[in-house]
Amino acid sequence: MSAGPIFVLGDVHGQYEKLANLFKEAGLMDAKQGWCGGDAQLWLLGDYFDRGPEGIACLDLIMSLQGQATNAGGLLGTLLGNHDVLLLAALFFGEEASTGSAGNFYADWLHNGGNEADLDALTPAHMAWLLDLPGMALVEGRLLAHADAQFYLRYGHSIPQVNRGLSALLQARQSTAWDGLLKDFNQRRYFWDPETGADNARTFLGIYGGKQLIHGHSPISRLTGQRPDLVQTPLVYAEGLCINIDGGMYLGSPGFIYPLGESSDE
Ligand SMILES: [Mn+2]
Repeated sequence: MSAGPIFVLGDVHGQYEKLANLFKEAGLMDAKQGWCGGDAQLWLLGDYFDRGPEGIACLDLIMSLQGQATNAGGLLGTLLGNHDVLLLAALFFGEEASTGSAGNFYADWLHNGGNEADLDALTPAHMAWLLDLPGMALVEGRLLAHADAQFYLRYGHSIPQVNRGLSALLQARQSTAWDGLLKDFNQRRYFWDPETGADNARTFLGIYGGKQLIHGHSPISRLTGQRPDLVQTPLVYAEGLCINIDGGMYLGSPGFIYPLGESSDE
């Protein structure tokens, strides 16, 4: 494990210009799109596609930096988001019936901001990369996951179990199982309720480990009522046990890369 600084970034949603700017501002990428973060770790929490214009360009940049980071002694870690599953489901299952809001996998994806240019440009290398994304990671005492949702428990009660369970589901390419996963990913705000949220977070962290959960999936402005373009800091909540880092880049936020310090209550 590298000893360098650790950064996390939430939902990118095809916002290539913002993504590249964030990497540069954080000192992780140079003007020639090379990794210059040395032994730093950067974790992206999923949802690379949809609701934005350039999902494939985002993916290409992330994949390129990933190899460079490893070569430099750093790490660019990536997790699975629901939109990454939605896009693959549109590709694999097309107009097969789903229980989603639009009734079939392709229409569900479009309904959720799917961008046909992304699907057209998707290569086997992109597909293999997406199918290999883990659902969760534990990094320096922080639990990282895409969604603020309980459903991960359905796939296992340890991080390796969840990741193996999700991987097996994705590899099997069985439409009803994928439909179930997409339905699971519609859950959100499991830790947000003022009455039950902190207890839910304590239980969740007790099972998987970590002193805090860091997640994306639910744009901060939707929870706080802030103007989306003004969201530039994470939302710490549930008695400090949860940190939402979904700035809502597709809603107008410039986004932010969040450095994980030693303290647990920024
Ligand atoms: Mn999401």
